[in-house]
This record gives sequence, C-alpha cells and structure tokens, in this order.
Amino acid sequence: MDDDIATLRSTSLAGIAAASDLRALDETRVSLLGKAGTLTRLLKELGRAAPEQHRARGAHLNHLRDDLTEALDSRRVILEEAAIAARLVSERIDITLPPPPEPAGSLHPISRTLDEMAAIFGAMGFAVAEGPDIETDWHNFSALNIPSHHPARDDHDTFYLPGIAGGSPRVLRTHTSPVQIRTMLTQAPPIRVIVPGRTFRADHDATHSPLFHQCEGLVIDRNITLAHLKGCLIDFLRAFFDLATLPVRFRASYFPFTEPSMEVDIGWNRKTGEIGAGGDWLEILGSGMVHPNVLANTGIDPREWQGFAFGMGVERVTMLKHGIPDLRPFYDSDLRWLRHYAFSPLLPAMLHEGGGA
Ligand code: 2NL
Repeated sequence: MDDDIATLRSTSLAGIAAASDLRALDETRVSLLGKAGTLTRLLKELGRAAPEQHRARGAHLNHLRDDLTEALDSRRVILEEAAIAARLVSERIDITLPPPPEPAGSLHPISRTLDEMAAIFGAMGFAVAEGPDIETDWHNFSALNIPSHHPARDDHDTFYLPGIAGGSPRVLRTHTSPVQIRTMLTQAPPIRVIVPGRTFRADHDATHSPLFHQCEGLVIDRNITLAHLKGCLIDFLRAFFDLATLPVRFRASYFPFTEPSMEVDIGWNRKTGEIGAGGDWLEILGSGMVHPNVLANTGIDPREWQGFAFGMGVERVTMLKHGIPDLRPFYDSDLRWLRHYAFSPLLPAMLHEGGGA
C-alpha cells in the first residue's frame, strides 16, 4: 500500500548518489524537499488519505524525509571535499619556475660609441674633459684663432643667444674645441684629453642635424710632433673599427686652429660600404698641430710646448661602423629602431691595447 513511498525512496537515493556536483545535488534537493518537491507534495496530500492509513503513512513519509535529508548532507560533504581537491589540483603553481624576465634598457649607439672612444683613448692615457653647451663667442671662436667677422664663423651656422657674457656674445657651441680652450686655461701642460659632447649648428637636412656630437682630442707636451699625431690616430682608428690593417691616409688641409692641418681618410669600398677594403678613401677625421696663436691665447708658451689636436663626428663614425644608413632616426626615440641598433649595457665597451697591428 506504501509502494509509492518505497519507489520514491529508491529513486531519490539513487538520484542523490548520482549527483555529480553541488549544483546537481541542490537541484535534486529542491525537486524532493522544495516547496513543489515530490515528497513535500506527498506530505501535503496526506490529509486526503483515509484516517486509518493516515498515521502509518505519515510516519513513513517523515522517516523518508529524515533519510533523504541525511543522504543529501553526506553527499554534499563528499562533493564539497571533491571540489576543494579539484581546485587544489587546477590552481597549483610551480614556485620553482624562474620569474619572467624584466624588460632591460639598452645603450643608444651614440652612447656606445662615446664609451668605446673613452675606452680606447683611455688606454692611451687620455682623460675625458667636459664643458658647457652655452659658450662665449671668445671660447668658441676667438681663442681658436678665428677672428671676428672671419668667414669661418659663417661656416659654422652658429646659434647666437641673446645677451653677452663678460663682453662676449653667447653661442651654442659649434664644436667641442672650447672645452679644450678651458682645459688649457686651467691646467698646466702636459695635457692629454678627449672631449666628447653635444654640439649645435643651424643646419637640418638628411645628413645634418641641428644637434649632433663630436669627439675632439688634445695633446700638449714638450717635443710633440706630427709623428705622435699619426701614430695616435692610426692606433685609434684600427682599434675603433677593429681592423688591425685598416689603411689610413693623411692629407694636407686647412683649419684656422692648427698648422699644419691634415684630414684623415680610411680605406673602404665605395660600392659595398665595407670598411678596410676596396681601394677607395673616406674622410673620417680632421687634425693638425695646435696653432701657436691658440697656445698663446691660453697662456701656454709655444716655444716650450707643442701639441696636436683632432676632431671627428660621432654620428658619422657610428653610422659607418654599424652600417646605419640614415642620420635622422638617431634622435627619434623610435623603440623599433632602438631595439635594432641599441646595445646591451652588459656588453663591455671594447678595450684595445692600441691598434693590434
Ligand atoms: C673636424 C676637425 C678638428 C681640432 C678639431 C682643435 C682644438 C683646439 C686647438 C686646435 Cl683647442 N685644434 N681641434 C683640430 C683639428 C680638427 O676637427 O673635422 N671635426 C669634425
């Protein structure tokens, strides 16, 4: 007579046992014990049963409700533990893995070239000297034997600043030579310095930027000759281009601040751009013996001291060394260009003991 209760018991217990997760189990609970649940409905219908069946059927239904509640609770505990175990597996992290690499900065090719120049000349005994970007007209021109209204001043496309300093107009330095002037004014010979730094000229096209870099050098001592100049620059160029037999040629030239003056060429292949081979010549440096007027202008007696000086464009030698075809991207801060041409700061600047020939 309570067959329907026995059937409900077995199907319900099977349903509870079959619930594969907490959601399915809750749905099973609602379908049995919820407001519209099967068992709830049977309990509500109890009133319609015959009075003599009422007690016994009521007891059976209550007993079934207790058993189903207990079965739901124990199944819930099992499923909760299984859910935690699954999370522990799926959310596992391997704390022994190395961390992802930090994005590393890199060295601009101009900085790299300046580092290499400091390393190569440093090994020859040169110190690095620096000075201001804003100079007096006297330090930038007059002291260098370039008189007022001399056409050489026009060559330099000078940026003039308003106002004067100590009677001298102010300029953005057009070369790093005024730093050598300041060195000669403040240090007694012997002097061996290189002067890397920013320089400015009012000139802007595919091969000229209004801001560019130079590295000049100055040696002052007793009995310095053209042979010292030649040996020093040949050794530098062979170290810088890493070619022990790089051909180097000295060609007579003119600068107001040196006498005699020489331009320096290196061997290359005009067609391929390869340095050191090919039979063509490429101008790379200007140089000369420091003009006696320049020594006298800085209080150094030209009968006792001689010296040589040189200057080169940093962008130009950097482009030649690394095959960089265009000057303009040097100052664009374009990360794609920098990722291609910049250098790891972990690579040490080359440190050659001379030319290696
Ligand atoms: C070039 C040529 C040169 C100098 C720079 C110099 C400086 C002093 C005295 C004498 Cl204080 N000379 N500097 C000498 C010869 C050439 O540069 O083509 N630069 C890019």
